Amino acid sequence: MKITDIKVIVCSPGRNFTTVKIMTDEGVYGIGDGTVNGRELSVVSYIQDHIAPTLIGKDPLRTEDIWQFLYKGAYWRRGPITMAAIAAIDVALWDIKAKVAGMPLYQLLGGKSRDKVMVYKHVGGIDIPEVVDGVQKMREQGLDAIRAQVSIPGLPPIYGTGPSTDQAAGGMIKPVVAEEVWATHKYMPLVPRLFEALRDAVGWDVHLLHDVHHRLTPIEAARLGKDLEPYRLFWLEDAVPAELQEGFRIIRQHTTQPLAVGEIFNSVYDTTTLIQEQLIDYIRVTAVHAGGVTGIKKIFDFASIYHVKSACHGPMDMSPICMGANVHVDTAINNFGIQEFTGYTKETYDVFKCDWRYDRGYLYPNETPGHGTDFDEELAARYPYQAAYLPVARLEDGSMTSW
Ligand code: KDG
Ligand code: MG
Repeated sequence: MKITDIKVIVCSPGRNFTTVKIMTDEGVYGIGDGTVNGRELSVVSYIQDHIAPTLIGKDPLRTEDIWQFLYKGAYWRRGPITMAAIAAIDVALWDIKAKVAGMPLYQLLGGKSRDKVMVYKHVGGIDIPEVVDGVQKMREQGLDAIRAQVSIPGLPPIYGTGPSTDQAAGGMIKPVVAEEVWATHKYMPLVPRLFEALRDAVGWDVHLLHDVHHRLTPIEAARLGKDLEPYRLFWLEDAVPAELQEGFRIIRQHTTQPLAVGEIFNSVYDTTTLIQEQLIDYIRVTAVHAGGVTGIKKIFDFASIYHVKSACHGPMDMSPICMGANVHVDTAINNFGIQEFTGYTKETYDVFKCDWRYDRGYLYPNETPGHGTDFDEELAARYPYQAAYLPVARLEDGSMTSW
């Protein structure tokens, strides 16, 4: 079997997605996701100009060797664009392999370790009563795990804390770079009040999560973790920027609040201190940003040795192809923790046909061969790329800050 062609298509059915289609001489094709939010076109060039010409004629079933060929062979290792490009190819190759085997992808990853994949969705709100109301509604929709965010009084709503919407990760993305304002001292006392109100309203049977979006320092995160302990969160996510893995030592020394991180990580080397020193509880890498099925399997297997569970990043800026691949990995591995799932717009579901399915708080993998997402190229052509960027954050004095 040989790879005969590799196409890269960017479309915007509600938001931008970078999709790879790999064709073979036997007529079987595979689909992969290479979307990096706000940097979609750089992945196109990486694949089209630098990867595709080197893979034509290769055996698509050699997933590990092609992964190593692209990772080691490029000399320039790691980084979000490189690893998203490798991921797009890798996921498309696993799709081909599973189709050739006539099996759903999870069978090739070890078979089912569970019957269903627990997801969490997002609730945001302008104030605490709005968030409480949103969480109650989500409970009624069957969710057993819910992420809650609230706007800071006196500041305009910012990314991830704005009005309640399932589409937070897409809804606030603008064609210009929006500048948002952040104030840690106003945020810190607010969050425990939010979770106190939530526990009063929805009780203790539901998993509650919170995303800090890398906005604190380690000692601030340690304080927030302590203050949140009475409300027993499932996790505190991205408490600090994580390039400095050692920062988590400070948080861990001070709080028993479970910690999650990893949505911008792209290789196992971003995780070594965090995982080996057991400084985190959940590693949130996702197929598209961490080298595909091959990449995240390596990371989750490493994590399993240190009691760290998986939690694939899954807002709507990774395409349904990535989500489908994640669901198969989630189903197969033993150390699964949770899967983020915000859902997609109708336009996105029209372009990306999914055989895997969501039902009342849980995802189920397809039983059809492959990873279960197909791509309608003709329809995609009706949704051309649209320039769109994530916002940036500044402190009240105007200086840039992490988010
Ligand atoms: O592109 C950025 C988003 O993927 C990210 O901000 C969403 O933090 C996020 C999350 O936890 O889903
Ligand atoms: Mg996050």
